[in-house]
Amino acid sequence: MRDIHLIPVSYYPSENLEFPLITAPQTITPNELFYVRNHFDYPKVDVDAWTLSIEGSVNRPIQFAYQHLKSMNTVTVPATLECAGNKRSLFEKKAQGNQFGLGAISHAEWTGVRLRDVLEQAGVSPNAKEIVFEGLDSGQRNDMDGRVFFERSLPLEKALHPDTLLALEMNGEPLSDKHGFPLRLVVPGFYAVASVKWLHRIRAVDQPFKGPFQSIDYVILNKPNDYKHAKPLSSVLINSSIASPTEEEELAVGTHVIYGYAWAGEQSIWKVEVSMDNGKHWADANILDPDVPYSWRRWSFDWNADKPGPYTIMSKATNDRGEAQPLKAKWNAKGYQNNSIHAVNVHVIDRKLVQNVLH
Ligand SMILES: Nc1nc2c(c(=O)[nH]1)N[C@H]1C(S)=C(S)[C@@H](COP(=O)(O)O)O[C@H]1N2
Ligand SMILES: [Mo]
Repeated sequence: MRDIHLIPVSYYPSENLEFPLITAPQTITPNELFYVRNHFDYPKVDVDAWTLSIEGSVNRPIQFAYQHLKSMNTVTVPATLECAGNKRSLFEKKAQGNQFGLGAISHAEWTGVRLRDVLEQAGVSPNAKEIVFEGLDSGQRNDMDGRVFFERSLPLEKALHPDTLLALEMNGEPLSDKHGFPLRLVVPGFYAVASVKWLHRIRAVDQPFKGPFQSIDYVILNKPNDYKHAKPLSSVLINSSIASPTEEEELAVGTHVIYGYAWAGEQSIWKVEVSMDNGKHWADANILDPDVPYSWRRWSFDWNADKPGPYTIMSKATNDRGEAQPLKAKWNAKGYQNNSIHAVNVHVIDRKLVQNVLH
């Protein structure tokens, strides 16, 4: 048996762990290999004292106990979660923040109550513009005084979408502490920052929410500190990654299976192409997984590497609107949504030739 573990990116106070993409175990990421992304230390949660409260611009503020939510109608939605900082380390010009490689992404089946059902019980007022979600985790930020909670907002339309869930379970098991027990929001198709963990308060607001994780972080800044022109992140961009081979790997002359993942946020994957010659020629990869909304798809390509030498292998996905990954994603100060065509440099070695020289 091989040993498979999460890959640490930062340790304290906030633990951040990547999914080992190279192991490509299956479409669904096993819970113990699902990437972990935190901004603060883990909160302490007492589920018996915990409630979910719905407040703000609503007609009937309400609180739900854990057992109450569990007794409501549930649905299961598969969704790939990708951190907006996934592949930050692949930008040529470096950007500040955790230097995530390929593994700030994973896929699970989420079971929970539709957010819409809970909001309907509270009766969102017609003036409400956004819904704000607060996690139980808090801590200090370098750019602010005092204690800050992890809070994010959603436009009303996405909040009321039938696939937006208050998730109680992940792959058929109650949420683990690291992934937000007892309750997390899951916003399929949006960058995973929207999917607030350890959720305990929801409030409807009449003005655009300006919390730091909404207006300082998780915005596209074309110039550092240009917050006037900041654009918030929403839907995940068309993207793909080569899980194997890896950068600077040596491969023997012969046939190799190139494999990886492609995903398209709220859209669907139309095709995945690969190139073995730095983008001069492209061929269709085989897509291994069916087309399921919000779900990544594994792909593979059998490469007959018959000539020794250096090669640049690339993968490029295109969505059902015809939008393809760009050769170079636009650099931005916070290093988000890197969806550049993935390029991996490898060396094909004639092992026989090497042995002939030696013996
Ligand atoms: N309460 C809370 N929710 C959170 C975060 C957090 O730090 N605190 N991080 C967000 C970010 S940036 C990501 S990418 C996902 C990661 O979810 P995971 O740890 O279950 O993979 O959770 C989101 N929800
Ligand atoms: Mo993230």
